[in-house]
Amino acid sequence: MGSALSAATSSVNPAEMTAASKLARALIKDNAVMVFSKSYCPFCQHAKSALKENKIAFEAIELDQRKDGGAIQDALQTITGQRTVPNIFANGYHIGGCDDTLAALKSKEFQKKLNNTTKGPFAVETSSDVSKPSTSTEPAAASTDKAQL
Ligand SMILES: N[C@@H](CCC(=O)N[C@@H](CS)C(=O)NCC(=O)O)C(=O)O
Repeated sequence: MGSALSAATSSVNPAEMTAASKLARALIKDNAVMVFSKSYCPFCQHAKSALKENKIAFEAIELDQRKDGGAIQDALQTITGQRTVPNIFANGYHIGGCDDTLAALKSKEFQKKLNNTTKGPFAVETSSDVSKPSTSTEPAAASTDKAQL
């Protein structure tokens, strides 16, 4: 009993997963600082405030406010091994969550990575980016937040 119900739990279909993975990679690559966030998450608020205090502009998307948010979170876990939010990248380098970001800002490692002329591994074009169909899902521009510095 209940097989129909259990079959319906948290299954992201492969096409949605691929699109989410491409979108996550594109956002990381195209934004100097990218914050994957959830609107209600205090750690996300804290990390974003710290970036603003350090006058570091960033792009953020709120995964809880998007239909593909769960798929993006799954993709980030595959890409980085980190499932929690915030999940923060600078110049193609994976910084980590809130604690990691605060520590990296304090030690200036964040700023060092951000200003590094060599981009991090997540800013490197992959074959899956190249093969991205031109009709792919529109990047999340409409739902991204530009940091107000
Ligand atoms: N120590 C982590 C804590 C992050 C955390 O616990 N985030 C919560 C949201 S407030 C989370 O991602 N929970 C799992 C989920 O939302 O799927 C950090 O510094 O970022």
